[in-house]
Amino acid sequence: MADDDRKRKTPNPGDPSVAVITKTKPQTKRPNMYRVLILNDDYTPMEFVTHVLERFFSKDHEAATRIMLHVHHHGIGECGIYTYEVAETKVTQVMDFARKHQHPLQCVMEKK
Ligand code: TYC
Repeated sequence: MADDDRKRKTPNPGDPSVAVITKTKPQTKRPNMYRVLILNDDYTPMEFVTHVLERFFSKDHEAATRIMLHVHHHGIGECGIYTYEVAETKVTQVMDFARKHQHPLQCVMEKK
């Protein structure tokens, strides 16, 4: 072995006696996803809930009506599944919009 190789403090990758450990762990991680849900109440008009689903969750009129009726009959329903910050923004937008129109509509998020 050459003098400068023996004195080197860090392994020399060119040295065939040095094992190189190959990374097998994926470099990308899937983000945590959050379900955004709306809750039923006795006062918010059906048309308002349908409008919220069209406006903030990009549902067409038929899908929005279906989700609204599901919530009306079952008490709770899914508007969409998003990353944390997007879900949080949707909840805030819906709550602000409902409050502005003086409706008690509730919107929440939960980790999937
Ligand atoms: N239950 C309401 C009514 O009869 C309609 C409604 C549906 C309200 C869905 C909220 O998330 C909701 N006017």
